[in-house]
Amino acid sequence: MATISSHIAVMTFPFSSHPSALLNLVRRLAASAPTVRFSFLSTAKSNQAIFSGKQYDNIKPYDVSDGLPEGGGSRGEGRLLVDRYILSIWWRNGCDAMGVPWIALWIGGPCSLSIHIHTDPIRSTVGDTGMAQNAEQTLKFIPGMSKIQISDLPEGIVDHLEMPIAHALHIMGLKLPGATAVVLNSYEEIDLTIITDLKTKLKKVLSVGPSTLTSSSPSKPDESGCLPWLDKHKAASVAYISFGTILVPPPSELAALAEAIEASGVPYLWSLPDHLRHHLPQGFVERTSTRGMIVSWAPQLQVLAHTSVGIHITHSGWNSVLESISYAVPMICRPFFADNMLNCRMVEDVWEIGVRVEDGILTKSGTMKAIELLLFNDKGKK
Ligand code: U2F
Repeated sequence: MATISSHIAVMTFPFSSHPSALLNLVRRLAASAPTVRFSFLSTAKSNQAIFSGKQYDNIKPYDVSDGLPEGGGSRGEGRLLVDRYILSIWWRNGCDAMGVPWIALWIGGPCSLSIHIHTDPIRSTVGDTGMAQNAEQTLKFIPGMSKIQISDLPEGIVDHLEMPIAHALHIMGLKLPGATAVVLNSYEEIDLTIITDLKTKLKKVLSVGPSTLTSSSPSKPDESGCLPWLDKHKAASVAYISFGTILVPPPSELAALAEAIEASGVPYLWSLPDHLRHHLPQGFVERTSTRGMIVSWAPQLQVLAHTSVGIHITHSGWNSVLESISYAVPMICRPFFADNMLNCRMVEDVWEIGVRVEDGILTKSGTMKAIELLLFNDKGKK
C-alpha cells in the first residue's frame, strides 16, 4: 500500500440511502487519490450493510454509537432512531472547533438545500401564524422557488420545530457557508437559478450527480427476473411502483393503489417489501398474475431504463426523481415526508414531467385518473 499523505474523516447520516451515496463518492475519490486515507464513520448497522465484507485499500470503516443504550434497550423505528442518533452525535461542532477544512455532500436536490439555507427568511415571512394559515403562499422571495408553496415545506422549517432534526438542519443551513465546498447530488441545468443562488451563499458548489448513475458500484443483480418480465410487454405500457428504501405507506393507500391498478388494467411491476403484502386486497395478486409482478427489490435503474416502463408511481425521493428524469419516465407522485413535497412540486409545476396524485393521497379514483392521464391521454403523453 502507498505511503499515506493525508487523512480524511468521512461522517455519514446513517439512514436510508445516505451512507451508500456517500460511500460511492468516497470510493471514487479514494481510487483517484491512493495515498489519502479515508476513515468512514457510521453506525455498526449501517457499516455492515454498505461494506458487507468488502475491503478497500484506503477506506476503513469505523463504527460509532447509534445513540441507543449498550446491549439493546428500547429500540425504536424510523424517526425515533433518527432523533436518538442526532441527540447523540459528537461531531456537530467538531470541524469548526478544530479548524479542520470540511466538505459537505447533500444527497437531496438543490431545491431542498435552498430551503435549509433560507430557513430564517422563510420563518420570518410566515411569522408565528404557522403552516396552515400560509399554506398556499409561495416562496417568491427565493430565487428559483416561486412555484414552491409553504405547504410543500419539509417538517421542521415552519412547524414541528421541536424535533431534533429540525434543529440539526437549521444549524446545518447556518454552517454550510463555512464549508470549503458543498457537493450536490444533482446537475446544474436542472435548477440553474437555484444553483446560481446557492453559489452566492456557499464558497463552492460542485454538482456531481445523479450519483446513482455515476456510481461505479455494481447494482444488485436482477434476482427476481424483472427485466425478462419487462421484455414481454409493449413499449411504455407498464406502471413501475416503488416508495424507496424506508417509507411504509399506510395500509389503506396500498389497498387503494392495488384497486386502481386492477381496475385500470395496466401491467405493473411493484417493488413492495414482503411484510407489506398482506395489505393488498384479497385475491389481487392472483387476479392480476398475468399482467403483474411484485418483488421485494427491483433493479430500479435498469427497470426505468427499460422501454416497456411507461410511468413511475413514486414517493418522490430525490434519487427516484433523478432516475426517472434520466430515463424520461413520467411520474405519478405521492409525496410523504421530508423533501418529497418539494420534489413533487418541481416535477408537476416546474419541469411538468409528472403529476401529484389527486389530493396528495392514493385513492382508487384519483390514482386511476393519473394513470389515465399519463399513459393514455395526449396531454399526458406530451
Ligand atoms: C430518502 O429517500 P429513499 O432512499 O427512500 O428514496 P430515493 O432517494 O428515491 O432513493 C431510493 C433508491 O433506492 C433504489 C432507487 C433509488 O436509487 O433506484 N431502489 C432500488 O434500486 N430498488 C427498489 O426496489 C427500490 C429502490 C428520503 F426518504 C427522501 O426524502 C430523500 O429524497 C432521499 C435522498 O435524500 O433519501
